[in-house]
Amino acid sequence: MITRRTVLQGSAAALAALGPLKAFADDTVTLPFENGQRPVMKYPQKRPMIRLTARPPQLETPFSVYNESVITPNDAFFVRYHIADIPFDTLDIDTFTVEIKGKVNKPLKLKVADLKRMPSIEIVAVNQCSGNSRGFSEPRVPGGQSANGAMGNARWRGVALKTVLDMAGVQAGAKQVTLNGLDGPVIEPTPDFIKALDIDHARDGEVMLAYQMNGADLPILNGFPVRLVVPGYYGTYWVKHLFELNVIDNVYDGFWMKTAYRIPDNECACVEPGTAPKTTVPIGRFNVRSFITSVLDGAKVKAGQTTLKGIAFDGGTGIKEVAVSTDDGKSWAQAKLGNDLGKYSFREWTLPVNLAAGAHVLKVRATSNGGKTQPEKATWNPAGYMRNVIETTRVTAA
Ligand SMILES: Nc1nc2c(c(=O)[nH]1)N[C@H]1C(S)=C(S)[C@@H](COP(=O)(O)O)O[C@H]1N2
Ligand SMILES: [Mo]
Repeated sequence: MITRRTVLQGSAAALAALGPLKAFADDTVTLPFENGQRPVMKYPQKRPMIRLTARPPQLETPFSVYNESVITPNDAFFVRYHIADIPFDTLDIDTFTVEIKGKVNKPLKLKVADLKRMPSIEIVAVNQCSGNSRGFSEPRVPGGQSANGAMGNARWRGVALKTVLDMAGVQAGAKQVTLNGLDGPVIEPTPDFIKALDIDHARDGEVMLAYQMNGADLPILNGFPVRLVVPGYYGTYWVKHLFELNVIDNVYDGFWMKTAYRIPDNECACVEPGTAPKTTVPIGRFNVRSFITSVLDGAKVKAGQTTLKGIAFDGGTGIKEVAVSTDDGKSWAQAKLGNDLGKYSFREWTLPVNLAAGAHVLKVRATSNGGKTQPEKATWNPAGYMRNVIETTRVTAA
């Protein structure tokens, strides 16, 4: 899959970090739902990760990583692909070009070096798959059965898509820009992975052609050498190995916009479990979520004084407050928020608590600056998107 040719052709800097060239099984884990057994595999540039599928590679971040730091390390960042035909062996940072065409005055072909000469921006932002936590859907739904590890927070550097679009000169009447990654459906029935953003969104100055993640080249499996970063929006828009942008004067109707990645057209993006929505819209921004990271569900902890820690985030208004309950939601205490790395980042929180000997049901609930909070009961939709129920962590203190 990732061959020696990749290693020879890719950028020296990115590839120097490569570990063994083949994924190998280290261990297995069992995620807390039916059929949750997964191999833990080591891929190039990655530490051992929870593997959902081999072709295409889909890797989930072990949950303990989110307790290490509020920034997710590149080697532990989750990996999601739809199509198995990923031309890893053609990813050469010196020859890779990003083409901007369609309804523009001056079509462009930019190499990574050209992008690096343009003014850059940096944003700390969460990338989360729409189907993060899908494995917990009740009733179960088809799709990748992820636990809570299909999210990550990184410091992205690149060129604002606005800068590139202004350079190309978007023509009057432009409605959207389509985004095409190098992976394509040569032998599969799955349609080519092409996404689209409204032209005003694409020109908001934050949507970014990113070439760096946490100060290093993007890992191959996270979109090397250039990917789109769409702060606050679900990962489906964050097209990897982005090589073709087409400005169009209509609303793109390809499979990945018109059919897939759509949610019920209502406030909760939900329907009665087991039913189908009447009308749908393309998925957009994240809803608000929070997690306890310092203790895992089912853990045994030392009785007495301890500090709980975790993360919270939303789709770009920022976190206003995080409340924690140690008595199954009867009473709540305000956690202290950590450093503010920006409104698109994970926000760390901490709360000292006293856990008497015995069983405790811990809960965490975030409220965003936009005034949104998390539901007590999980919402449901047929694709298992946007789960954001108040998380419950059961521990026993002794
Ligand atoms: N080229 C390409 N880009 C893609 C995809 C893909 O299948 N092909 N999947 C998208 C989806 S659904 C998600 S959740 C994110 C995941 O980003 P990551 O693999 O860097 O974590 O990539 C997005 N970009
Ligand atoms: Mo995704």
